[in-house]
Amino acid sequence: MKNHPVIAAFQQAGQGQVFAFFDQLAPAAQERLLAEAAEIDLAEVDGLNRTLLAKNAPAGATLDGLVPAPYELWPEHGGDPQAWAKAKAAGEAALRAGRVGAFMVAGGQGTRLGYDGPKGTFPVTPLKRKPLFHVFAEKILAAGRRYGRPLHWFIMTSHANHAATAAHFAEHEYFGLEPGRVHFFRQGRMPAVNFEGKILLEAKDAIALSPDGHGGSLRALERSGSLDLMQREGIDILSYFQVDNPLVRCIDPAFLGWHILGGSEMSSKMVPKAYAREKVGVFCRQNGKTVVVEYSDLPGAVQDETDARGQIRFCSGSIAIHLLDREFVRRMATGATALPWHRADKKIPTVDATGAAVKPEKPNGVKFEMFVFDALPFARHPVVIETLRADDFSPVKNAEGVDSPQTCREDQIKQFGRWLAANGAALPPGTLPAVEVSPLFGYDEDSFAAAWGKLSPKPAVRDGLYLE
Ligand code: UD2
Repeated sequence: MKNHPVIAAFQQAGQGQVFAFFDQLAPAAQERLLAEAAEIDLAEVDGLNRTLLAKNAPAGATLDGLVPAPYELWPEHGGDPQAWAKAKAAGEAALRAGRVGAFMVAGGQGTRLGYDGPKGTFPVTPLKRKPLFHVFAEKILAAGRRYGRPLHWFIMTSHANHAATAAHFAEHEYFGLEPGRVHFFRQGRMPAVNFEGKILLEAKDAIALSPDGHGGSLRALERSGSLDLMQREGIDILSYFQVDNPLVRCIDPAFLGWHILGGSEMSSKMVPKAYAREKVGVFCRQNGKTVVVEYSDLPGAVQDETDARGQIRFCSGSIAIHLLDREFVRRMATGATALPWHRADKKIPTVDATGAAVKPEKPNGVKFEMFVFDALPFARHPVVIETLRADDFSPVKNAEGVDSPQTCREDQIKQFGRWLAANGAALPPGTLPAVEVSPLFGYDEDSFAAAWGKLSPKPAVRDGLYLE
């Protein structure tokens, strides 16, 4: 067995340690280890070891020539209402023509929330405790009905949560969506290496593999056949969002219109940062390209800079909502240009020379990840538009404090309260009552207004009101 071609390739690449315990393993474990090893692109790992791990490798992004990126202002903040109206009409036309697919990345490990199971199964709505997946499903279902074209929904999972994700959808009968329009696929994995570039074992019979980052979605879309499916179905734009943000307008006609009319291959939404050190990436321009610099790569002093009006200079926060053209994704996945890798030093459970488990107390190695926003500088005519945080962004990331289930619940209630007030409902004074609006009733301001207008008699706004 030791002269197996995969083992030989690893030995030749200086990674023979992966098979150090091979002879002690039962045949089934040997097979598993070989299958994991076969997933690894040794040339890619070698390239990363030579670049990101090199002693003189630059730490993080280069900040040369970095300036804040321009963006389309929200109408109430000075944007041109006519241009926004035109964009919305163009987006609606694209939706009616069936050109748009929804795309959710849900491969993350959700460690910060401390929740066991796929993050999308986390109950999030104020009254009905609908899981995240349920909220998005109903928004997508409602948008399909509104524009007369049911949408396809692409969902990227990881090896760790794929089966549980698919099972959750099956158990809930796809939340009313046609199963044939919901497409799950796994993202790729990358091996962790020690600081000498040697691939780490997680156990004698398992390589330390982890998801390749949300940027891995571009290759995963291609590998899974999703791009071909889109092509067959006449879908040329993907609306990208993250599993942790139930407020997202996952189908937003005005955003689609800005993208289409701007001839953009990749577009993004921004919100002005809430405070200088908010943990979001920042849209910038550098060498004539639009880029996102992750907060951890932007020195505190730069994050704190203010402009002549005393406003945060690098204010344009990325909330991880994008539109991607199908053929742009294909080009990024298969062409000569590829997303760069980022290194993250981590504590990686591994084994020692005798095969005994080691739980490190400080970082002992490196994981590699790609970020989807790194595709922006490769896109033609990228467009960045402003959105209101209250309408698009309230993620569940931490168990408590900022971006927690509690803040997200409050933000949902505030949004429902705003929709009600804007449509003439009388809100009791003081604290907003805990109300919930099903996306099937209204999933954005417009659809809510249409449904509320037709409702007769109108219910009183009180704790426990559920509109469906
Ligand atoms: C991300 C952005 C940050 C900001 C913020 C908004 C990065 C590096 N930072 O921060 O700039 O926009 O979101 O909420 O992206 N995921 C996968 N596979 C992976 C890793 C992540 O599918 O291998 C998914 C994950 O399920 C989630 C999303 O990507 O839906 C974001 O992942 P995260 O929680 O690691 O990102 P975060 O909060 O550090």
